[in-house]
Amino acid sequence: MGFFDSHGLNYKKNNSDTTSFNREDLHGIQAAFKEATLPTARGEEEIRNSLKNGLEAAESIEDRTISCFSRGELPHYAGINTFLKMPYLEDVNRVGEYDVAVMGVPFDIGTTYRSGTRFGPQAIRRISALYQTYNYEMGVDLREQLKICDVGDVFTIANIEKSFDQISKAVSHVMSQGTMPVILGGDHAIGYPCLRGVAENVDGNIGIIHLDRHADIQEKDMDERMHTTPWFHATNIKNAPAVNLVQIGIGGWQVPRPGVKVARERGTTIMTINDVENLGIDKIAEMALEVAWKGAKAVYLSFDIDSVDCGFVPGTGWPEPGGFLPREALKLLQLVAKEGIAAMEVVEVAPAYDISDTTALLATRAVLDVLATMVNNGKIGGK
Ligand SMILES: [Mn+2]
Repeated sequence: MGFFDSHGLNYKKNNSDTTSFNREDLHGIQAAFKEATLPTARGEEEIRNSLKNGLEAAESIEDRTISCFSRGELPHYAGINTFLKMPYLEDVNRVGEYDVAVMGVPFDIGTTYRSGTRFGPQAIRRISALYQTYNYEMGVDLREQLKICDVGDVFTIANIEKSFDQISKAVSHVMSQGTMPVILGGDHAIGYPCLRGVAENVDGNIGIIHLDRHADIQEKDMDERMHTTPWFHATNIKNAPAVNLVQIGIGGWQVPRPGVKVARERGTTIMTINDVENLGIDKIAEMALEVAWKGAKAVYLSFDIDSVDCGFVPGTGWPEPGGFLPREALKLLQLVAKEGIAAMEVVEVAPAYDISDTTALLATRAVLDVLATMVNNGKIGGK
């Protein structure tokens, strides 16, 4: 079967003569029909380019969409890894041609326990090759519906403050071109410079939705602006008031008391996993959106991978039991992305401690689920 032969509408529509329920009510069946409505043009163009640039396959290969050198999505285990095998944009002056720019921030000198998140972007890009651009349940094909590029990594150095300046400049450049930055960390110290780069391009206030086990809002840690401090400094930015900061999943034995004091005094909204259990994901999302968007023009999304129970995400710097289940975190991310996100970061992936790439894989999922939700809700696309 060729690559696009799956688009036929010969799916048997209803066999309710033989079942006691209406199959068409199932999301699983509706999703199969939605697939037939998605475009295929960019996938076909990718194959044409692969054949042009990578030579036609050897004569014994029957599927003539296969090229000799791998130049597109397939095979998933081959190729030079950008995020989701999207084009590498060497000339960042052209970033405005894209809806989304993925960028790595290989920075981990803000860690207060074990380091290694500087290799997070590499790990996320590598395992992102496992995924197609199509999602069955959401009925989205990101290759067809979004223009995504990978702009590579920010040039970070062994100095926290100078690296912050580099990060803010990079994020601000992408934002200023009307392109959504998707930032792959890096430790959570980058939350401040990323937000700073976003906020200066927002004409009005910006809210922050922050998923984490840790509050990350003390002023300093060990005398520096470490990964326990981003929201203290971010909410000092004039158009990023603390009352628009909602922090979800906080709890356990790694929340330093200095940060709790700041959160209390500044009036951030903290929701623990107990709150999530008591109120449910849908209600939590509704409340988070209300807080983040109140009087705001845009919302920034910060997903710390350690907000998920450490049994699922061993590859992180401060593992903590008792956080979200992956399914809960993904659902919450989808729900808060419905209203649109100006930029997002996924932080604290440390591949040296990862097992079978599960941590980096979840980071990839988070990005893709947010983008797909925004596509489905008309919040991005069209370039
Ligand atoms: Mn954390």
